[in-house]
Amino acid sequence: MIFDVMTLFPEMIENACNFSILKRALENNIIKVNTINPRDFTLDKHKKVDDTPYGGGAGMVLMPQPYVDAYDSIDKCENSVTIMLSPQGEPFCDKTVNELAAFNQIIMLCGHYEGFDERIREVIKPREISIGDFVLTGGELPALCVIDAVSRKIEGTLGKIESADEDSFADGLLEYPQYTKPREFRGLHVPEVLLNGNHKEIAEFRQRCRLERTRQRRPDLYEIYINKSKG
Ligand code: 4GM
Repeated sequence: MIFDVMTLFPEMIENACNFSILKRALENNIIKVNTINPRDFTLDKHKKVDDTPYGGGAGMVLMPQPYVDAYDSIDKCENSVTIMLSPQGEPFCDKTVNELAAFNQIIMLCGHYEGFDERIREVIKPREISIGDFVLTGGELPALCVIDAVSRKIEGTLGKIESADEDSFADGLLEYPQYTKPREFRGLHVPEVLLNGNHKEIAEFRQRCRLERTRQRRPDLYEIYINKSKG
């Protein structure tokens, strides 16, 4: 999987990928992360990437020329997808992650300030994605969320111990509570059932915990799960 990230702050992407599981995936050539800076494609001596909005209003708007030229400079493989990270996008969820993981190349446009000149969307026609109903100072953190979530789904990124199959959202329920040593911590005990070695009882206990936790915290997911198991 190749990630090409168009950003005015390439170090944000490069630095954040240099830890833990993503770092290992980069070293093992399971993923590759490139950055393209639209500022390098500006044509004026001040390297200007934004300007005031026509019609007035607060803030600045990203100009089309540096973004479209930067986009055109990217080598695109046959099976590639282009996404724009913005609060106006479709909600990002596990289903989106699986869809994106099926591509060989993901090109991402990160915005800043008040957003993109609309003609960037009209020319590039990206799939527009939002990681949640809030506004950030830039699209870099959402792009990193996409890199991280998609990389986890790619064969070879996670070790056997970190397997993605058993994760929340694989079946739409939240995780059960986990415990490790010691058996007692500040007067709090590990549930007895986890110590008795009865795998069937443990599995039932965990499933009950998942259902209860999902019902309490995410009634929206609980409804979907219950309706699905009703058929
Ligand atoms: C406006 C247009 C994404 C602002 C494009 C980006 C939140 C999200 C930005 C942009 C962002 C999100 C930058 N804020 N909810 N800010 O995924 O890239």
